[in-house]
Amino acid sequence: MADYFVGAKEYFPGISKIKYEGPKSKNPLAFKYYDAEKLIGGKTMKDHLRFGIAYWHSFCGDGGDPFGAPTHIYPWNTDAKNPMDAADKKMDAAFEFFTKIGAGYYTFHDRDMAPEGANPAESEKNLFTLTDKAKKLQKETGVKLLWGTAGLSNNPRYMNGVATNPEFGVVALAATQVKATLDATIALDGEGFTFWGGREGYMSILNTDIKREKENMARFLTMARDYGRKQGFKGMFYIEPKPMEPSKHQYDFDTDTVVGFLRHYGLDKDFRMNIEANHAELASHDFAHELETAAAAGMFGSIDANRGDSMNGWDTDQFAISYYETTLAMYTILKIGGFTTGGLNFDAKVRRNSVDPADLFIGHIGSMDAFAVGLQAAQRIIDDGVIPNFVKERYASFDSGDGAKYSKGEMTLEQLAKIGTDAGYGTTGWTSGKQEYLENVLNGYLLGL
Ligand code: XUL
Ligand code: CO
Repeated sequence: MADYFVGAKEYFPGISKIKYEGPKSKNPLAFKYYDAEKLIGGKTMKDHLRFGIAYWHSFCGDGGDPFGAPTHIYPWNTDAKNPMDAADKKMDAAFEFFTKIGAGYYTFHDRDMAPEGANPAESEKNLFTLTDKAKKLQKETGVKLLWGTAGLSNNPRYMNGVATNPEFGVVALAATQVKATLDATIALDGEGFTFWGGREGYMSILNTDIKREKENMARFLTMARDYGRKQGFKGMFYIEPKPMEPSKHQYDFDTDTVVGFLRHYGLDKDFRMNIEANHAELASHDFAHELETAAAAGMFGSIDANRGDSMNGWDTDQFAISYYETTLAMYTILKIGGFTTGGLNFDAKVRRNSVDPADLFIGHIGSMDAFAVGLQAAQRIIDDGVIPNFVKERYASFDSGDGAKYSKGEMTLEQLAKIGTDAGYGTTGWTSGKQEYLENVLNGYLLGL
Protein backbone atom coordinates (compact mmCIF):
# COMPACT_ATOMS: atom_id res chain seq x y z
CA MET A 1 0.00 0.00 0.00
CA ALA A 2 1.16 3.52 -0.75
CA ASP A 3 2.09 6.02 1.95
CA TYR A 4 -0.98 6.39 3.99
CA PHE A 5 -2.65 8.19 6.78
CA VAL A 6 -6.27 7.94 7.62
CA GLY A 7 -7.58 11.06 9.34
CA ALA A 8 -7.35 14.79 8.96
CA LYS A 9 -3.82 14.83 10.27
CA GLU A 10 -0.69 12.77 9.71
CA TYR A 11 0.60 11.69 13.15
CA PHE A 12 3.94 10.30 12.03
CA PRO A 13 5.05 12.89 9.47
CA GLY A 14 8.28 12.27 7.64
CA ILE A 15 7.90 8.49 8.01
CA SER A 16 6.50 6.65 5.03
CA LYS A 17 5.68 2.99 4.59
CA ILE A 18 8.56 0.93 5.95
CA LYS A 19 10.27 -1.00 3.17
CA TYR A 20 12.57 -3.98 3.00
CA GLU A 21 16.05 -2.77 2.04
CA GLY A 22 18.12 -5.85 2.91
CA PRO A 23 20.84 -6.59 5.49
CA LYS A 24 23.30 -4.01 4.15
CA SER A 25 20.93 -1.08 4.58
CA LYS A 26 21.92 1.48 7.21
CA ASN A 27 18.46 3.06 7.21
CA PRO A 28 16.97 2.70 10.72
CA LEU A 29 13.51 3.00 9.19
CA ALA A 30 13.86 0.01 6.86
CA PHE A 31 13.59 -3.75 7.30
CA LYS A 32 16.86 -5.61 6.97
CA TYR A 33 15.45 -9.16 7.12
CA TYR A 34 11.65 -8.96 7.10
CA ASP A 35 10.72 -9.21 3.44
CA ALA A 36 6.92 -9.64 3.64
CA GLU A 37 6.41 -11.47 0.35
CA LYS A 38 9.52 -13.68 0.50
CA LEU A 39 8.67 -17.36 0.51
CA ILE A 40 9.97 -19.52 3.34
CA GLY A 41 9.02 -23.17 3.05
CA GLY A 42 6.35 -22.30 0.49
CA LYS A 43 4.61 -19.57 2.53
CA THR A 44 5.25 -15.81 2.65
CA MET A 45 6.97 -14.34 5.68
CA LYS A 46 3.89 -12.21 6.24
CA ASP A 47 1.63 -15.27 6.43
CA HIS A 48 4.04 -17.12 8.68
CA LEU A 49 4.56 -14.31 11.16
CA ARG A 50 1.11 -12.65 11.34
CA PHE A 51 2.42 -9.57 13.16
CA GLY A 52 0.06 -7.70 15.47
CA ILE A 53 0.45 -4.25 17.05
CA ALA A 54 -0.68 -3.76 20.65
CA TYR A 55 -2.89 -0.68 20.95
CA TRP A 56 -2.07 -0.21 24.63
CA HIS A 57 1.70 0.08 24.55
CA SER A 58 1.93 1.87 21.23
CA PHE A 59 -0.76 4.53 21.59
CA CYS A 60 -1.76 4.61 25.28
CA GLY A 61 1.41 3.88 27.26
CA ASP A 62 2.66 7.22 28.43
CA GLY A 63 6.18 6.31 29.55
CA GLY A 64 5.29 7.02 33.20
CA ASP A 65 6.75 4.74 35.85
CA PRO A 66 6.23 4.49 39.63
CA PHE A 67 8.98 7.09 40.06
CA GLY A 68 8.20 9.60 37.39
CA ALA A 69 5.68 11.49 35.30
CA PRO A 70 4.74 10.58 31.72
CA THR A 71 7.33 11.20 29.04
CA HIS A 72 5.37 10.14 25.97
CA ILE A 73 3.20 13.10 25.16
CA TYR A 74 0.95 12.20 22.26
CA PRO A 75 -0.57 14.78 19.90
CA TRP A 76 -3.81 12.76 19.74
CA ASN A 77 -4.25 13.57 23.43
CA THR A 78 -2.90 17.11 23.57
CA ASP A 79 -4.88 18.22 20.48
CA ALA A 80 -8.16 16.70 21.69
CA LYS A 81 -11.25 18.52 22.93
CA ASN A 82 -12.39 15.67 25.22
CA PRO A 83 -11.68 11.96 25.88
CA MET A 84 -13.86 10.74 22.99
CA ASP A 85 -12.16 13.15 20.62
CA ALA A 86 -8.79 11.88 21.86
CA ALA A 87 -9.91 8.28 21.26
CA ASP A 88 -11.02 9.18 17.75
CA LYS A 89 -7.71 10.87 16.92
CA LYS A 90 -5.76 8.04 18.58
CA MET A 91 -7.44 5.58 16.26
CA ASP A 92 -6.38 7.63 13.24
CA ALA A 93 -2.81 7.52 14.56
CA ALA A 94 -3.07 3.78 15.26
CA PHE A 95 -4.23 2.86 11.77
CA GLU A 96 -1.62 5.17 10.28
CA PHE A 97 1.01 3.27 12.25
CA PHE A 98 -0.39 -0.21 11.41
CA THR A 99 -0.33 0.67 7.74
CA LYS A 100 3.08 2.31 7.66
CA ILE A 101 4.78 -0.48 9.61
CA GLY A 102 3.01 -3.08 7.45
CA ALA A 103 1.56 -5.24 10.23
CA GLY A 104 -1.47 -7.21 9.15
CA TYR A 105 -3.07 -7.25 12.60
CA TYR A 106 -3.68 -5.34 15.80
CA THR A 107 -4.92 -6.13 19.32
CA PHE A 108 -6.78 -3.93 21.80
CA HIS A 109 -8.38 -3.64 25.25
CA ASP A 110 -11.81 -1.97 25.38
CA ARG A 111 -10.35 0.89 27.41
CA ASP A 112 -7.45 1.44 25.01
CA MET A 113 -9.89 2.12 22.25
CA ALA A 114 -12.60 4.05 24.10
CA PRO A 115 -12.74 5.82 27.45
CA GLU A 116 -14.84 4.55 30.32
CA GLY A 117 -18.11 6.52 30.64
CA ALA A 118 -20.08 7.57 33.71
CA ASN A 119 -21.90 4.21 33.78
CA PRO A 120 -21.69 0.82 31.99
CA ALA A 121 -24.18 1.85 29.29
CA GLU A 122 -22.15 4.95 28.45
CA SER A 123 -18.91 2.94 28.41
CA GLU A 124 -20.50 0.51 25.99
CA LYS A 125 -21.76 3.34 23.79
CA ASN A 126 -18.26 4.84 23.69
CA LEU A 127 -16.77 1.49 22.73
CA PHE A 128 -19.30 0.84 19.99
CA THR A 129 -18.77 4.32 18.52
CA LEU A 130 -15.06 3.57 18.19
CA THR A 131 -15.78 0.03 17.00
CA ASP A 132 -17.78 1.47 14.08
CA LYS A 133 -14.83 3.65 13.18
CA ALA A 134 -12.38 0.72 13.50
CA LYS A 135 -14.58 -1.36 11.23
CA LYS A 136 -14.42 1.30 8.57
CA LEU A 137 -10.65 1.72 8.92
CA GLN A 138 -10.07 -2.04 8.82
CA LYS A 139 -11.97 -2.14 5.54
CA GLU A 140 -10.02 0.80 4.10
CA THR A 141 -6.58 -0.44 5.14
CA GLY A 142 -6.96 -4.24 5.08
CA VAL A 143 -5.61 -4.43 8.65
CA LYS A 144 -7.36 -7.11 10.72
CA LEU A 145 -8.04 -7.72 14.38
CA LEU A 146 -5.95 -10.53 15.90
CA TRP A 147 -7.75 -10.41 19.24
CA GLY A 148 -9.66 -8.18 21.58
CA THR A 149 -9.62 -8.19 25.36
CA ALA A 150 -11.35 -6.43 28.23
CA GLY A 151 -9.10 -4.20 30.33
CA LEU A 152 -9.78 -5.58 33.79
CA SER A 153 -6.74 -4.58 35.79
CA ASN A 154 -6.61 -0.81 35.85
CA ASN A 155 -9.80 0.37 37.53
CA PRO A 156 -9.64 0.41 41.38
CA ARG A 157 -12.91 -1.56 41.53
CA TYR A 158 -10.87 -4.61 40.50
CA MET A 159 -8.29 -4.31 43.27
CA ASN A 160 -9.67 -7.43 45.03
CA GLY A 161 -9.97 -9.42 41.81
CA VAL A 162 -12.17 -9.58 38.73
CA ALA A 163 -13.98 -12.91 38.26
CA THR A 164 -12.29 -13.99 41.50
CA ASN A 165 -13.49 -10.93 43.42
CA PRO A 166 -15.17 -11.78 46.75
CA GLU A 167 -17.91 -9.25 45.89
CA PHE A 168 -20.51 -10.46 43.40
CA GLY A 169 -21.23 -6.89 42.25
CA VAL A 170 -17.70 -6.53 40.90
CA VAL A 171 -18.06 -9.75 38.91
CA ALA A 172 -21.24 -8.35 37.35
CA LEU A 173 -19.45 -5.13 36.38
CA ALA A 174 -16.62 -7.15 34.85
CA ALA A 175 -19.28 -8.97 32.82
CA THR A 176 -20.43 -5.67 31.30
CA GLN A 177 -16.93 -5.14 29.96
CA VAL A 178 -16.37 -8.69 28.73
CA LYS A 179 -19.78 -8.81 27.02
CA ALA A 180 -19.28 -5.45 25.27
CA THR A 181 -15.72 -6.27 24.25
CA LEU A 182 -16.82 -9.63 22.86
CA ASP A 183 -19.52 -7.82 20.87
CA ALA A 184 -16.89 -5.38 19.57
CA THR A 185 -14.46 -8.21 18.74
CA ILE A 186 -17.18 -10.06 16.82
CA ALA A 187 -18.17 -6.89 14.95
CA LEU A 188 -14.53 -6.42 13.97
CA ASP A 189 -14.13 -10.04 12.80
CA GLY A 190 -11.53 -10.63 15.51
CA GLU A 191 -9.78 -13.98 15.27
CA GLY A 192 -9.39 -14.30 19.01
CA PHE A 193 -10.43 -13.07 22.43
CA THR A 194 -7.91 -12.99 25.29
CA PHE A 195 -8.17 -13.18 29.04
CA TRP A 196 -5.16 -12.05 31.00
CA GLY A 197 -5.86 -12.40 34.71
CA GLY A 198 -3.49 -10.02 36.42
CA ARG A 199 -5.97 -9.47 39.26
CA GLU A 200 -7.11 -13.11 39.29
CA GLY A 201 -4.99 -14.18 42.20
CA TYR A 202 -4.41 -13.01 45.72
CA MET A 203 -2.05 -11.21 48.03
CA SER A 204 -2.83 -12.85 51.37
CA ILE A 205 -4.08 -16.35 52.13
CA LEU A 206 -5.57 -14.94 55.34
CA ASN A 207 -8.42 -13.29 53.43
CA THR A 208 -8.72 -15.73 50.53
CA ASP A 209 -10.83 -18.79 49.66
CA ILE A 210 -8.89 -20.29 46.75
CA LYS A 211 -11.45 -22.99 45.93
CA ARG A 212 -14.27 -20.49 45.66
CA GLU A 213 -12.22 -18.04 43.60
CA LYS A 214 -11.17 -20.67 41.07
CA GLU A 215 -14.72 -21.97 40.73
CA ASN A 216 -15.97 -18.43 40.18
CA MET A 217 -13.30 -17.81 37.58
CA ALA A 218 -14.22 -20.99 35.69
CA ARG A 219 -17.90 -20.02 35.83
CA PHE A 220 -17.13 -16.59 34.41
CA LEU A 221 -15.01 -17.98 31.57
CA THR A 222 -17.70 -20.55 30.77
CA MET A 223 -20.32 -17.80 30.55
CA ALA A 224 -18.07 -15.72 28.28
CA ARG A 225 -17.46 -18.74 26.05
CA ASP A 226 -21.17 -19.53 25.86
CA TYR A 227 -22.12 -15.93 25.10
CA GLY A 228 -19.44 -15.61 22.42
CA ARG A 229 -20.46 -18.83 20.69
CA LYS A 230 -24.14 -17.86 20.88
CA GLN A 231 -23.31 -14.58 19.16
CA GLY A 232 -21.48 -16.44 16.40
CA PHE A 233 -17.88 -15.91 17.53
CA LYS A 234 -15.82 -18.48 15.61
CA GLY A 235 -12.42 -17.34 16.85
CA MET A 236 -10.28 -18.75 19.63
CA PHE A 237 -10.44 -17.83 23.29
CA TYR A 238 -7.03 -17.41 24.86
CA ILE A 239 -5.71 -17.41 28.39
CA GLU A 240 -2.43 -15.55 28.81
CA PRO A 241 -0.46 -17.17 31.66
CA LYS A 242 1.55 -15.03 34.04
CA PRO A 243 2.74 -16.09 37.50
CA MET A 244 2.73 -12.76 39.31
CA GLU A 245 2.54 -8.98 38.90
CA PRO A 246 0.28 -7.29 39.76
CA SER A 247 -1.02 -10.01 42.14
CA LYS A 248 1.38 -11.96 44.28
CA HIS A 249 -0.08 -15.36 43.40
CA GLN A 250 -1.80 -15.47 40.02
CA TYR A 251 -3.99 -18.46 39.22
CA ASP A 252 -2.86 -18.56 35.56
CA PHE A 253 0.71 -19.20 36.70
CA ASP A 254 2.07 -20.88 33.58
CA THR A 255 0.98 -23.04 30.67
CA ASP A 256 0.80 -26.34 32.54
CA THR A 257 -1.24 -24.76 35.33
CA VAL A 258 -3.68 -23.23 32.86
CA VAL A 259 -3.95 -26.44 30.80
CA GLY A 260 -4.89 -28.33 33.99
CA PHE A 261 -7.44 -25.67 34.95
CA LEU A 262 -9.08 -25.59 31.51
CA ARG A 263 -9.29 -29.37 31.33
CA HIS A 264 -10.70 -29.60 34.85
CA TYR A 265 -13.51 -27.21 33.99
CA GLY A 266 -14.18 -28.53 30.47
CA LEU A 267 -12.96 -25.39 28.72
CA ASP A 268 -10.11 -26.97 26.76
CA LYS A 269 -11.98 -27.13 23.43
CA ASP A 270 -12.54 -23.39 23.20
CA PHE A 271 -9.47 -21.97 24.95
CA ARG A 272 -5.82 -22.00 23.93
CA MET A 273 -2.68 -20.35 25.31
CA ASN A 274 -1.48 -16.89 24.47
CA ILE A 275 2.16 -17.22 25.52
CA GLU A 276 4.13 -14.13 26.44
CA ALA A 277 7.93 -14.40 26.51
CA ASN A 278 8.36 -12.09 29.49
CA HIS A 279 5.69 -13.96 31.46
CA ALA A 280 7.47 -17.26 30.80
CA GLU A 281 10.61 -15.74 32.26
CA LEU A 282 8.76 -14.56 35.39
CA ALA A 283 7.58 -18.17 35.88
CA SER A 284 11.24 -19.31 35.66
CA HIS A 285 10.65 -20.87 32.27
CA ASP A 286 12.22 -20.32 28.89
CA PHE A 287 9.88 -18.88 26.26
CA ALA A 288 10.54 -22.06 24.25
CA HIS A 289 9.51 -24.22 27.21
CA GLU A 290 6.12 -22.54 27.43
CA LEU A 291 5.56 -22.79 23.68
CA GLU A 292 6.53 -26.45 23.53
CA THR A 293 4.40 -27.24 26.58
CA ALA A 294 1.36 -25.61 24.99
CA ALA A 295 2.05 -27.37 21.70
CA ALA A 296 2.46 -30.73 23.47
CA ALA A 297 -0.95 -30.26 25.09
CA GLY A 298 -2.47 -29.37 21.71
CA MET A 299 -3.33 -25.98 23.19
CA PHE A 300 -0.95 -23.54 21.59
CA GLY A 301 -2.73 -20.45 20.32
CA SER A 302 -0.90 -17.18 19.98
CA ILE A 303 2.15 -15.22 21.13
CA ASP A 304 2.70 -11.95 22.95
CA ALA A 305 6.12 -11.20 21.53
CA ASN A 306 8.50 -9.36 23.79
CA ARG A 307 11.45 -9.96 26.06
CA GLY A 308 12.22 -9.38 29.71
CA ASP A 309 15.43 -8.60 31.49
CA SER A 310 16.90 -11.63 33.17
CA MET A 311 18.20 -9.47 36.02
CA ASN A 312 14.82 -7.87 36.76
CA GLY A 313 11.90 -9.58 38.43
CA TRP A 314 9.20 -7.70 36.57
CA ASP A 315 7.57 -7.36 33.21
CA THR A 316 9.80 -4.97 31.26
CA ASP A 317 7.98 -5.65 27.96
CA GLN A 318 10.95 -4.90 25.74
CA PHE A 319 11.03 -5.68 22.06
CA ALA A 320 12.31 -9.20 21.34
CA ILE A 321 15.62 -8.96 19.54
CA SER A 322 17.45 -12.18 20.45
CA TYR A 323 17.81 -14.37 17.37
CA TYR A 324 18.30 -17.34 19.66
CA GLU A 325 14.87 -16.89 21.23
CA THR A 326 13.06 -15.99 18.01
CA THR A 327 14.57 -19.03 16.29
CA LEU A 328 13.43 -21.45 18.97
CA ALA A 329 9.98 -19.83 19.00
CA MET A 330 9.60 -20.10 15.25
CA TYR A 331 10.89 -23.68 15.33
CA THR A 332 7.98 -24.63 17.59
CA ILE A 333 5.53 -22.75 15.37
CA LEU A 334 6.81 -24.44 12.20
CA LYS A 335 6.74 -27.87 13.83
CA ILE A 336 3.05 -27.53 14.64
CA GLY A 337 2.25 -26.34 11.12
CA GLY A 338 2.14 -22.58 11.78
CA PHE A 339 -0.31 -20.22 13.42
CA THR A 340 -4.00 -20.76 12.82
CA THR A 341 -5.94 -18.00 14.58
CA GLY A 342 -2.89 -16.67 16.42
CA GLY A 343 0.02 -14.45 15.53
CA LEU A 344 2.97 -12.50 16.90
CA ASN A 345 1.49 -9.64 18.87
CA PHE A 346 4.06 -7.08 20.00
CA ASP A 347 3.18 -6.71 23.67
CA ALA A 348 6.23 -4.47 23.90
CA LYS A 349 6.95 -0.84 24.52
CA VAL A 350 9.70 1.63 23.81
CA ARG A 351 11.60 2.81 26.87
CA ARG A 352 10.61 5.79 28.97
CA ASN A 353 13.41 7.85 27.48
CA SER A 354 12.70 6.83 23.86
CA VAL A 355 10.75 9.97 23.09
CA ASP A 356 11.15 10.34 19.32
CA PRO A 357 8.00 9.26 17.43
CA ALA A 358 10.34 7.29 15.14
CA ASP A 359 11.39 5.11 18.10
CA LEU A 360 8.04 3.32 17.98
CA PHE A 361 8.79 2.31 14.40
CA ILE A 362 12.39 1.39 15.14
CA GLY A 363 11.39 -0.86 18.06
CA HIS A 364 8.89 -2.75 15.92
CA ILE A 365 11.23 -2.94 12.93
CA GLY A 366 13.97 -4.53 15.04
CA SER A 367 11.66 -7.16 16.43
CA MET A 368 9.99 -7.90 13.09
CA ASP A 369 13.47 -8.38 11.65
CA ALA A 370 14.43 -10.62 14.59
CA PHE A 371 11.43 -12.88 13.97
CA ALA A 372 12.21 -12.92 10.24
CA VAL A 373 15.74 -14.10 11.08
CA GLY A 374 14.29 -16.64 13.53
CA LEU A 375 11.84 -17.92 10.93
CA GLN A 376 14.60 -18.51 8.39
CA ALA A 377 16.88 -20.17 10.93
CA ALA A 378 14.00 -22.38 12.10
CA GLN A 379 13.32 -23.41 8.51
CA ARG A 380 17.03 -24.34 8.24
CA ILE A 381 16.72 -26.53 11.35
CA ILE A 382 13.84 -28.35 9.73
CA ASP A 383 15.33 -28.59 6.23
CA ASP A 384 18.70 -29.80 7.49
CA GLY A 385 17.05 -32.30 9.81
CA VAL A 386 19.98 -32.84 12.19
CA ILE A 387 18.17 -31.61 15.32
CA PRO A 388 14.71 -33.08 14.64
CA ASN A 389 16.24 -36.39 13.57
CA PHE A 390 18.40 -36.47 16.68
CA VAL A 391 15.32 -36.06 18.86
CA LYS A 392 13.40 -38.71 16.93
CA GLU A 393 16.30 -41.13 17.19
CA ARG A 394 16.66 -40.45 20.91
CA TYR A 395 13.24 -42.03 21.56
CA ALA A 396 13.55 -44.74 18.89
CA SER A 397 13.58 -47.55 21.48
CA PHE A 398 9.86 -46.85 21.98
CA ASP A 399 9.12 -47.29 18.26
CA SER A 400 9.61 -51.05 17.92
CA GLY A 401 9.64 -54.30 19.88
CA ASP A 402 8.85 -54.16 23.59
CA GLY A 403 9.23 -50.36 23.64
CA ALA A 404 6.40 -50.02 21.10
CA LYS A 405 4.25 -52.41 23.14
CA TYR A 406 4.89 -50.27 26.21
CA SER A 407 3.92 -47.10 24.31
CA LYS A 408 0.66 -48.65 23.20
CA GLY A 409 -0.20 -49.60 26.77
CA GLU A 410 0.08 -53.32 26.02
CA MET A 411 2.25 -54.20 29.03
CA THR A 412 1.93 -54.60 32.77
CA LEU A 413 4.43 -53.41 35.34
CA GLU A 414 5.40 -57.05 36.01
CA GLN A 415 6.19 -57.64 32.31
CA LEU A 416 8.15 -54.40 32.17
CA ALA A 417 10.14 -55.30 35.27
CA LYS A 418 10.92 -58.75 33.82
CA ILE A 419 12.43 -57.13 30.72
CA GLY A 420 14.64 -55.07 33.05
CA THR A 421 15.60 -58.09 35.12
CA ASP A 422 16.45 -60.17 32.05
CA ALA A 423 18.56 -57.40 30.52
CA GLY A 424 20.55 -56.61 33.67
CA TYR A 425 22.34 -53.35 34.37
CA GLY A 426 25.14 -53.41 31.79
CA THR A 427 25.58 -50.00 30.19
CA THR A 428 21.87 -49.26 29.82
CA GLY A 429 21.26 -45.52 30.15
CA TRP A 430 24.82 -44.54 29.28
CA THR A 431 23.86 -42.56 26.19
CA SER A 432 25.06 -38.99 25.67
CA GLY A 433 22.39 -36.29 25.49
CA LYS A 434 24.76 -34.38 23.16
CA GLN A 435 23.56 -30.98 24.36
CA GLU A 436 26.81 -29.17 23.50
CA TYR A 437 26.86 -30.67 20.02
CA LEU A 438 23.26 -29.61 19.37
CA GLU A 439 23.92 -26.11 20.70
CA ASN A 440 26.82 -25.79 18.28
CA VAL A 441 24.69 -27.01 15.40
CA LEU A 442 22.03 -24.44 16.29
CA ASN A 443 24.60 -21.65 16.36
CA GLY A 444 25.53 -22.58 12.82
CA TYR A 445 21.94 -22.10 11.65
CA LEU A 446 21.82 -18.71 13.36
CA LEU A 447 24.77 -17.68 11.21
CA GLY A 448 22.87 -18.78 8.13
CA LEU A 449 24.96 -21.94 7.62
C1 XUL B 1 0.19 -7.87 31.05
C2 XUL B 1 -0.09 -8.26 29.66
C3 XUL B 1 -1.32 -7.70 29.07
C4 XUL B 1 -2.07 -8.65 28.22
C5 XUL B 1 -3.38 -8.13 27.72
O1 XUL B 1 1.35 -8.39 31.55
O2 XUL B 1 0.68 -8.95 29.05
O3 XUL B 1 -0.96 -6.57 28.33
O4 XUL B 1 -1.32 -9.05 27.12
O5 XUL B 1 -4.21 -7.72 28.73
CO1 CO C 1 0.64 -9.75 27.14
